[in-house]
Amino acid sequence: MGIERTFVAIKPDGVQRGLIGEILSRFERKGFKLVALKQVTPSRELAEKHYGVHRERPFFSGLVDFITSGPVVAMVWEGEGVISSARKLIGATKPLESEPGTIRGDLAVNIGRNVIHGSDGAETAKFEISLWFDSSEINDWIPADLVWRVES
Ligand code: DAT
Ligand code: MG
Repeated sequence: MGIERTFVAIKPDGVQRGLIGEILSRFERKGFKLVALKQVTPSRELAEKHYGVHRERPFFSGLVDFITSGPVVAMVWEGEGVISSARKLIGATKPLESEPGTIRGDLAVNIGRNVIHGSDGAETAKFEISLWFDSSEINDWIPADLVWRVES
């Protein structure tokens, strides 16, 4: 498994509930590298593209209303296997079924207020990163403690 990038977003409920630091720290402590971060209130157009695969689902308009209702913290995280690992850190979509220890398992109850989004695969990650970020907003950098993060 190579070095990957994934898109993660703290949804408006996570921002409103003061969970930004808690969530960022879980990804940092795991050992992933933050390469882009911004706070943005998404337009309807952006939200509808982001959740385009769910367009026909009954919850679609409520989902778009919710995600556009206030600031979201949008991020790109980089690391080995980060796409599937981020999904594990996040936990199952239904927070009551998410394992304790996961972000949703520890911090959420409601499926429509499940605090965080993470890309579900390589293609989705590529699509979502380019949807939310201009390439100039993504930073390539080398952690000073890199030698302690990887096997030699
Ligand atoms: P995930 O966010 O785990 O990738 P998903 O892609 O299936 O889940 O759905 C996107 C979001 O839509 C999810 O985080 C919350 C909302 N959602 C999904 N299923 C729902 C449902 N049955 N009722 C209400 N909201 C739902
Ligand atoms: Mg999804």
